[in-house]
Amino acid sequence: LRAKLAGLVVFSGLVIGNVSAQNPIIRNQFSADPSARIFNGKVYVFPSHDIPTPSEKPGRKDWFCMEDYHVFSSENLTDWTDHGVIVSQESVPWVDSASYSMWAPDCIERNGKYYFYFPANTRVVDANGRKGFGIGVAVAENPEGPYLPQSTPIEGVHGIDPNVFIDKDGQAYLYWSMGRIFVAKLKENMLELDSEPMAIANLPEKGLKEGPYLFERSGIYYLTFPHVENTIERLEYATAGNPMGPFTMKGVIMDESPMNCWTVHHSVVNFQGQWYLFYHQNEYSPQFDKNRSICMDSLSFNPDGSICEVIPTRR
Ligand code: FUB
Repeated sequence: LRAKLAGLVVFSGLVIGNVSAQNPIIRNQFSADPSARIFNGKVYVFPSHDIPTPSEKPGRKDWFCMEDYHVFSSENLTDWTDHGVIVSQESVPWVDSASYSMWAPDCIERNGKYYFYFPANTRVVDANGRKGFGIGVAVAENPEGPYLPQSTPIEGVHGIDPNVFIDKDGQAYLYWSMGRIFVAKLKENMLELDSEPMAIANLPEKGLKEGPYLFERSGIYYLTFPHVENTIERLEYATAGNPMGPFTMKGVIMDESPMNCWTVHHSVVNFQGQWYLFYHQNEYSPQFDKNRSICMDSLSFNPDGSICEVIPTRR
């Protein structure tokens, strides 16, 4: 692992206990958009599940193609267990199952229940006359499931890449993207909005911003997101004193993918006192960057709270 630490380049093996992790960390299938969470002392990763496009899928064959979600867990960040499919497009009443659009998900625990948020193309027109990406929720008693999908997507949300954050005072927030990054408060039930969606201001004006992931460290709220102005996304971040901003742009977390994968959806988690960045690249599919594989690296902070740039570790 190499991390740029206050101008120095630091080399170290990614060693956790007596074991070394290697990238990509999931090797039995393509996986992308990893949302890592700590539940019951274990790391759980909720990724998208990229598949080669089946011939029966209408529309573009060279685009993202996902029909279900798996969840993976690990006690040591090296040995990963695949708990199998937790939600599939056929199991969600509102999803257009011809669209193979089960894109980047997230999951969070509240009062002993696990809320799994996922975007997908809707079958029906919403209350505002819109068809397209909605964000749904499936609820479980355990991180591995079984997850029960709600019968409709969250009202008032049109977009992709859900991310949920619960602040110290118990208020939950939903972030998502649709060209820009939006935020709204969630009700205590975690299933409905409790405020109007607000586009987050002061982020770079040009280019696509997506895949938001919000975390808090020492009273600083970090809004991290992939941003693309030309062809390849890079991970950037802004900080604020509260979850809805106002945010101030701070800089880059990770620059271009080593494999020219144009997306770099990610998450940040603290496990046993160490921060980690989960992300994806296309190491196992260099010719087609819609078949991705998830990776991780450790993440460090400078004394002023700024994030040390991460150089992705290969293999
Ligand atoms: O995985 C499909 C889309 O690619 C995600 O929703 C974006 O964040 C990008 O990673």
